[in-house]
Amino acid sequence: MRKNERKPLVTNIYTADPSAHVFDGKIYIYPSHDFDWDCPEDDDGEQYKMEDYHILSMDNLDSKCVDNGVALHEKDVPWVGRQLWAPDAVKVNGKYYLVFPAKDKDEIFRIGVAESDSPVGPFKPQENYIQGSYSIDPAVLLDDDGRIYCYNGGLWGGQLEMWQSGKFNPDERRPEGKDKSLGPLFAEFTQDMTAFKEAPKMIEILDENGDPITAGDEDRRYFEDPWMHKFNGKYYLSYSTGTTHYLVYAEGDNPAGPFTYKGRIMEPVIGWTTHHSIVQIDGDWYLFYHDAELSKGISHKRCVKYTKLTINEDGTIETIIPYDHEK
Ligand code: FUB
Repeated sequence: MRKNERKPLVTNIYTADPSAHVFDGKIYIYPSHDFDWDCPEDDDGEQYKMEDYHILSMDNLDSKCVDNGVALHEKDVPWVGRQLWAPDAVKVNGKYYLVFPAKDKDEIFRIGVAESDSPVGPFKPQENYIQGSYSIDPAVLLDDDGRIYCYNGGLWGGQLEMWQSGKFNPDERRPEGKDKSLGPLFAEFTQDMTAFKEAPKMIEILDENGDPITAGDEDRRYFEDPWMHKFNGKYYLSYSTGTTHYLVYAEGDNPAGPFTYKGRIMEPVIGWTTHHSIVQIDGDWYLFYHDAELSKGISHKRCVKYTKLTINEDGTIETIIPYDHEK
């Protein structure tokens, strides 16, 4: 095991939801910055009161992880009300784009974009959120043909259920039992990253028989935290199961799905949430994730970590047991 592996990458601030990328030969991690406060926790995520983003960087997996300071603050984004949650980033045509969710002034989660000439910011936000966007947890795939896809969505505090009618309805019933589960949203960005080409569509996740995963199948159904990686030409959608705290994955032939559930990537970590990214570095695959070890288990004070991921030749992923190295 490498010396930084499965350890908090920074300890000066609480960090979560790491989206890792290699840009120009260096590792950059785009996390949430957990607000250090004491508060009760609720299912709507009021405890996740993040106000800004700090980008982390590492020369390589063994080097010190650097906190590059404030890259974007909520007070600098005209449309934002509060709660800067899990972001991602993409490099397109030499520019770096931070793609982030936040509640607008009407308390509705939207996706925004901010631009910089540097991977660590500061990022200049667009005046308004991406029209047609809603819910949380954007993950961006720059595909091999140059098209840019956005995956996002989260249940409960992430508001995904509230859009089932096509309009925002905070009283919408949550799917349950044998109801078809909700999936993440899929949309394509324009090349200038200012708009979606079409309204987001919901991705289907199927079981081994080709039937949709049901809402009651909480070990496998989508909750939040989508990520997309490609392996041998196939698309792999990974996500968190929320209430059962697993990271799992599904395989597909098309970036918009459907995807077939394949298995578990990681068993539960300390803390309620689990959130990740998958990135290839120097030929090997790594999982970036968080837990609440640094705060001794306070679910909204998390720390980002990484560990090696084994992807077999057929694309299957070996399940990680997060603390087995401590035994
Ligand atoms: O960090 C706030 C929320 O917690 C994220 O949006 C979810 O994915 C969960 O990690």
